[in-house]
Amino acid sequence: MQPEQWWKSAVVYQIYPRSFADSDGDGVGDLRGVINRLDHLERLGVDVVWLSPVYPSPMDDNGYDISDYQDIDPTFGDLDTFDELVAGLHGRGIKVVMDLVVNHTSDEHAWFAESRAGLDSPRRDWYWWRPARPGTTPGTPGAEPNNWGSFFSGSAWQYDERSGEYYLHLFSRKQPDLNWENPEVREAVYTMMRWWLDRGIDGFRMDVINFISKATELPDGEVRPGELFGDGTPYVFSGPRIHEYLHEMHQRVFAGIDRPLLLVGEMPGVTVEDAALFTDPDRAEVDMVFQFEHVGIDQGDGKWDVLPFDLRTLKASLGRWQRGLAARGWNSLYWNNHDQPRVVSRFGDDGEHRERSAKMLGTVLHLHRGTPYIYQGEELGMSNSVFHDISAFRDIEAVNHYGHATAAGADPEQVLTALRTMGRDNARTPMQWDGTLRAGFTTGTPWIEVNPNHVEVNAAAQYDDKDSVFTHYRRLVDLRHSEPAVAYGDFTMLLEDDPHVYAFTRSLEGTELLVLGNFTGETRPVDLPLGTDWAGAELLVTNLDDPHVTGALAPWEARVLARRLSA
Ligand code: TEU
Repeated sequence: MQPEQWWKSAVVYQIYPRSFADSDGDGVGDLRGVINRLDHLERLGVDVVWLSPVYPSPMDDNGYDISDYQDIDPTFGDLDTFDELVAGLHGRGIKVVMDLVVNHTSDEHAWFAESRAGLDSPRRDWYWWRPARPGTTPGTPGAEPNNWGSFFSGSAWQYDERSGEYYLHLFSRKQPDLNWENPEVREAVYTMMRWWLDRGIDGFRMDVINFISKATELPDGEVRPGELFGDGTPYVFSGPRIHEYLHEMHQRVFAGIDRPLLLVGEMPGVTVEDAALFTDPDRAEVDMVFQFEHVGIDQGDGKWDVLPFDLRTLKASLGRWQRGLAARGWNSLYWNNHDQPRVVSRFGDDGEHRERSAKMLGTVLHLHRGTPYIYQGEELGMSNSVFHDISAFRDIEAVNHYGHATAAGADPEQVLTALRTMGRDNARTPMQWDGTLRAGFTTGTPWIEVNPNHVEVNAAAQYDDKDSVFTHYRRLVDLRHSEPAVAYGDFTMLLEDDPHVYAFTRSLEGTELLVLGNFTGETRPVDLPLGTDWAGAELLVTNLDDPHVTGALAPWEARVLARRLSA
């Protein structure tokens, strides 16, 4: 039998450097700030840090618009500080994974400047340039080469007066898409990736990596009722050459490196079937995907159409992914990242039961099969913040959506309600280190307001409290390291139709774990033979201060039972 891959028993911690810790008082987090907080990561026990982008950037999308791939933005520090951070993490046994944003660059990247210089520029073909739609006047509404909308509102095309052509940008107009059809583009990216690996990093989290192969004819997309633009995603998500590109990248960049690496493909819209191919070790593409199905279950027609949460839909989705990748392939497990609202506000209770529901959510997630990701602040039970009006939002997605939706006649209050519920800024408020004025994040004015609940919800108050959310997450991380059934066991979903209780088993050889989570604020009976089959089982994890193992679950209770069958 093959030895198990190291990342199956690992836990990843995501740092969004802008909001983690500010060492110089300019109100923006930086690398020195991270270095000063390494003890936090060591205490939590995580194995890997994924660092969101720290490269030079005009910060139109907070660094996901890169203007130089081989340097550090002065806001965050410099390459020497970066090396010091890597050494500090490695010294604590923690690996470092960089964010690789190569579906697009910034429009301020030298490659794009050259590409834009003229129709005969040697780098013209490095991006997606197209003439206006035949029979239209370039630069006028409706003359765009196709009808695709951008993820950040408006058309996905930007008119360039100099050449009279348009360039494609699936995200902001300052994020032009790279043309991966051009082998020179691919080669330049691979060279850059090798440069970072030579510097000592341990892998990449690859931003929207399943967008890099597009249907080259770029056909119009379907226009849904009430929409101004067409949906280009069928021509972009996991396009015709995606497997070829990822395998090529693997061969050109990772093959021959014999230290352990982590390769994570962020893939909006990826299907289970495709994920099984992307992560099949024999195909040598990526180690695991970051998929979005379970964070779309409370969204209807687009992310701002907020639907009520239904636990059965969540179970159906995660259960399908567990089954689909059981034999081959691997998944990332997450509730939160820098693009998602805080899970305790979304699927839990951020009021009376904040702590208990945060621990329940962590328990249910971390006991699945897959590699768990903890997003900064999740381990403290941080919740969505307060945004009084549109001026409190910073995210380009939120600001653009507000502008476009209200201009089209939407009620501003309703738009704000959707932004407060689903907006990405919820994840980006400063990390809550302590209860002081700026939560210990900065001595200056933070670039985005601190959540007022930091007075209560903060790291300093939780470290030595045996019942804190932080201590609970520590236990969950330990458990993945120490209990092989958590890392490698089979998964079986139970009670699929129960709207209140999440239940499943994990089993490996003689060990069976039963995981139960109450997703409501009421006591709920559990429709399983707990009194017979599970009588006398060991209580491995609980989120109750004074646990009583009964046939019912207390509000937001989480329970993990273990039974060991003797051979
Ligand atoms: O996000 C990919 C993505 O498609 C979504 O998560 C998106 O950010 C959002 O949900 C739109 O509604 C990645 C990064 O994680 C995100 O921060 C970047 O803005 C985006 O790519 C572009 O680089």
